Amino acid sequence: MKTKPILAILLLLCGLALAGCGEQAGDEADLAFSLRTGIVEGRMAYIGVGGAIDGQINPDLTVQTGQRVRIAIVNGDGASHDLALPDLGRQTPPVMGKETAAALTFTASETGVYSYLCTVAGHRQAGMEGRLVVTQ
Ligand SMILES: [Cu+2]
Repeated sequence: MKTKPILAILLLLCGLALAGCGEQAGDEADLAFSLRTGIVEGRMAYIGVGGAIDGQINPDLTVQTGQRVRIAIVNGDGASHDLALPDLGRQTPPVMGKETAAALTFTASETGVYSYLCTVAGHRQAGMEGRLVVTQ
């Protein structure tokens, strides 16, 4: 049977893909946010997905000190994007191509208001910026 090696390779690839997902799921967080990139009224934006931020443009992400926080982005428009928290030294890998996802995690320590933004040249200015609010 000529198809057997192909099946074996497919099974192997599926296994690797599942292992990759497992790694992400093991990155436990107290609070998780999901944002989808998109164009709204001619401006680039992060659009909240699910929970209290669902449908909001560049939503305030409110967390409490001590919480382990996960922020995931999904590419909704096909351009290259990422999400960075420059004040906290965190940045997702770039998401290139529609439906590609990436995430970052951090533990909120200091109260304050921090920017999250896209580091691709021009995107912050085009609208891809919001606020992370860390409360007591
Ligand atoms: Cu961007």
